[in-house]
Amino acid sequence: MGNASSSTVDDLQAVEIHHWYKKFMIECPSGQLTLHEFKQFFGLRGLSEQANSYVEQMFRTFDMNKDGSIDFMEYVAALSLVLRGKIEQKLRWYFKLYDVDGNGCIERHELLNILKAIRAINGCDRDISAEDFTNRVFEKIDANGDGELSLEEFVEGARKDEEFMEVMMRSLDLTHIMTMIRNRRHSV
Ligand SMILES: [Ca+2]
Ligand SMILES: [Ca+2]
Ligand SMILES: [Ca+2]
Repeated sequence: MGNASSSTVDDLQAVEIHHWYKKFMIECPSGQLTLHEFKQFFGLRGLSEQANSYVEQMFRTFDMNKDGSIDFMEYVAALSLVLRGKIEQKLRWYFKLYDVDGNGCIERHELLNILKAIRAINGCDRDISAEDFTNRVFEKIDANGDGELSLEEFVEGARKDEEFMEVMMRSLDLTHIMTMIRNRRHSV
């Protein structure tokens, strides 16, 4: 106790988990979040086709046992990884998220689609187009130049390239969700 000033998202308290649990059970009394509920949960409606497929990919990444729904354990595992996992763990997570067809590497079109989806959801404050940004990333981190990013290239590259890292971190930025949960808590 007594260290309240440092209670940021990176030290996730039991009380926080409890509130997520409440939120989860309110939105999802069955305890199993389907894709449809997942979108509602995160307030994602009226998305473009691209943003939609990104959200679906995120859903599949959360659904670790692949049974088509997210239970509370999967939800907490995902959130705590995103909010306070080690860089290496996070990067592996992002890799899985970005490798949409699951073939073990990220192709150019996979990265491009993801970047477009992120922009559609989060907005974009950059001058550079998603296409140019993708090309730049591949120039920098596709070490063997085969047009695909292996897990190794991805992890190494992201560590070296701050700009790319920042874009990725933002792609799973759950700050607005935390805010939503906090607001709900205060209004109860
Ligand atoms: Ca599941
Ligand atoms: Ca792939
Ligand atoms: Ca490569």
